Amino acid sequence: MAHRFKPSQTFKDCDVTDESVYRDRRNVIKSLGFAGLGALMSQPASAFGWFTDDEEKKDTFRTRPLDFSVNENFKPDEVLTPEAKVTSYNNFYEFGTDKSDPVNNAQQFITEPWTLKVDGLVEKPLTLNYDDLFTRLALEERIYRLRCVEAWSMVIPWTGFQLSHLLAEAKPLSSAKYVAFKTLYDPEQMPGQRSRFTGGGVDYPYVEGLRIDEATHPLTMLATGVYGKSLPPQNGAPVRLVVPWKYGFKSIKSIVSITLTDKEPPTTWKRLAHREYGFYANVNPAVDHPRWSQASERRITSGGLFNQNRIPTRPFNGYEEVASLYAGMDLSKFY
Ligand SMILES: Nc1nc2c(c(=O)[nH]1)N[C@H]1C(S)=C(S)[C@@H](COP(=O)(O)O)O[C@H]1N2
Ligand SMILES: [Mo]
Repeated sequence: MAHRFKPSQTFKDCDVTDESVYRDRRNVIKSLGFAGLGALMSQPASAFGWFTDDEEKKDTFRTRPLDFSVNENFKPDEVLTPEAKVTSYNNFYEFGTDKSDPVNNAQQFITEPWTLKVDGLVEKPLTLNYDDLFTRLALEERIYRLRCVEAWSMVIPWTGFQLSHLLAEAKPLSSAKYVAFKTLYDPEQMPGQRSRFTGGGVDYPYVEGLRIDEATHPLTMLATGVYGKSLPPQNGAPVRLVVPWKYGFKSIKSIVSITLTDKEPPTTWKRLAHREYGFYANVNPAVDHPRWSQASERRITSGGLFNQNRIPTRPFNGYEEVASLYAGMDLSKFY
């Protein structure tokens, strides 16, 4: 099986295997058709377990295979983060503040039915139901790097559509300057929303925002799937934002509303600690977090927690085509 790699880095055999497994599996999926999918998808991913090879994955949520095309423009020459890690090492404070909490606590999360509203300063407000999320716009797969503010990163195959395509349907008014996003508020289902102690001090619902030119940039996606299947709850089912040049916390999960506004919307992490987290949150190795350096990152591939590659962080997470959005802005001030 051919594999791609970055000449400046060396990878263990198992890294190559992870990617090959995904690519192989996609071919198998194609040849098996729908009937064989259930069996294939329910295979425990524990072969790539996070800490040990035999750890049982508590991932019982039923995802569904998606129909999509692969966007060849977003296939970086980098090793994919194994699916088991993408779906078991998460930040989703609504389900707890430990990285392992979301996979453990979110498996009963109800995503169907779902309602996503697009409203505010638009000509045509929209209401999408669960099926609309998968059928209204053609789905494509893009492999994006995700760089968490905590200085770890992953390389993830997302399935979804460009946010700009959805916004175009709603016809934003010229007065719309920002886009505000909101996660579901449902303390019955989300234990983190029940108290300040369980939810990391966040004032729920989790909210995020982008400037409209960021929101309509072709890189900005709404993802409904990962690794070729609908999202599991821990990754933000049924629909989450992916903004690859910004720190991971901008990629808000389980979105129920997208509202066009004329004012900079509040964002969860800025509200919690404005000296540490700004509205822009562009990945920037030159601007340290007050408590740690952002110059490098731990790339999560195969192997145990202490066996990961430390690599330099790139401006805008390597998506330098967005630099023109910030021309003339002091990015140490607008962090
Ligand atoms: N609603 C909500 N969205 C969220 C978060 C959260 O706690 N709640 N965490 C963010 C953070 S800090 C990161 S790094 C990414 C992680 O996405 P992943 O678990 O799919 O890798 O989700 C982001 N979206
Ligand atoms: Mo994060």
